[in-house]
Amino acid sequence: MSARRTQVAIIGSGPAGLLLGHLLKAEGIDCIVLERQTREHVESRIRAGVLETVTTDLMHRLGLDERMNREAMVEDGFNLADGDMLVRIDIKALTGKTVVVYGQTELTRDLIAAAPQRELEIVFEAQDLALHDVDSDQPSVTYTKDGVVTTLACDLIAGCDGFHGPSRRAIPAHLVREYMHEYPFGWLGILADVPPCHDELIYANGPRGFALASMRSTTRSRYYIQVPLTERIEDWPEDRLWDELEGRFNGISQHGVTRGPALEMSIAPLRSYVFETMRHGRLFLAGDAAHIVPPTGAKGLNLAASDVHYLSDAIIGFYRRQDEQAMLGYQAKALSRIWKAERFSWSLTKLMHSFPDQGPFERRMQMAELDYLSRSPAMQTAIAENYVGLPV
Ligand code: FAS
Ligand code: PHB
Repeated sequence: MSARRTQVAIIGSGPAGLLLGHLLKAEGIDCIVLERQTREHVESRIRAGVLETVTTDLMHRLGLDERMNREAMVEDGFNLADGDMLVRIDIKALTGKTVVVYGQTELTRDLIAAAPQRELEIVFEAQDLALHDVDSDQPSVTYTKDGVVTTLACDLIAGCDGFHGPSRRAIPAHLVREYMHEYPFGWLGILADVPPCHDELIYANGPRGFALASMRSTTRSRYYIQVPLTERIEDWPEDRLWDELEGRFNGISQHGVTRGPALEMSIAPLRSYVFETMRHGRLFLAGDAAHIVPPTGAKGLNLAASDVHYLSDAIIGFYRRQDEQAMLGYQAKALSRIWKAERFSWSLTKLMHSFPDQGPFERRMQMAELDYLSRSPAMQTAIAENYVGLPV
């Protein structure tokens, strides 16, 4: 057994936990990040691709945006397609803001690489983690590392442990308010070192459902297609997927689809989920631990960043000014932005996907909405201001 103490115990070294750890250490607040997986596993995850300014601003504030500024692709717009009709949403002209394409994988690597310089301790392979006395003023976290059980006493616990982590379970069930909506399809994704088919993202709906053409650089592409929940990776040899992507994008994209060997292929389910009890006693939830959005709106990672923006402000106020009010106000402030992002992601998912139970009428509604969007600056502005991220 070993015993340690810190001010803030952060569970999880995804974007939420890492951004929070850096922000607190930058203010001289002692914290330790506890991560179940190996560093190699964390740094190999392929997930989000589009960053809002809420995320890039935090990296800039931390002085960690040098590689991102050098390698990221700045996007002034993105495209919605219905069959062969391409509707460009000029986010820069409509909102004055842009988004950047910079993989979550790279963001995570930058944050981990910079941890030693910030003296931010990340304990990888912290197993059997448990939270204790979260509703007291002496909470703690226990975990096992290299066979040694450690009790980490702390003032506060930040549950940044994603959708499958233990933090939500530390909150008494009678206090929990949660909302779940699951979609009747998943996204099959492929990452390949081939040039993108278009200079901007294309979200396409069509008779065979949804497809997304994204990228990581001018030489690395990321594609997704909607697949039934019954599908497995084994059902999709690479050529079958490239055939499908060519059929979806060759008629509407600038460069056409280039095939190449997959660096990664995976199927992810889609759900909308909000766990409203984001604070209980000295435990605070941030990121996927508290909410999930379908990736259609490119909001997941960026919502984790806005949660951390609010939570770090509250914790800094607690230690700098003994201000408990900001901590008490965290949940309401975070939920206001979360629910608006949930709405946008849900509505864009409904517009751009083929639902198993939808009939000809619902399909015509989707086509009519995209036709209206193609002619309405007001609707394009509404889409654009949500896509670049509502103000924090
Ligand atoms: P994360 O899940 O990233 O991190 C949680 C961390 O906690 C993990 O490292 C985990 O290992 C750790 N942890 C869990 N249990 C633990 C325990 N018991 N002890 C210690 N550590 C523990 N978002 C987009 O915007 N666009 C996308 O295209 C997109 N694609 C996605 C694809 C997949 C397959 C998934 C799962 C998510 C995707 N997301 C996407 C959403 C994703 O990017 C999340 O929003 C983002 O990772 C949220 O970051 P965190 O809240 O830090 O959670
Ligand atoms: C990605 O590039 O992985 C990506 C981009 C935009 C999305 C979802 C995923 O909405």
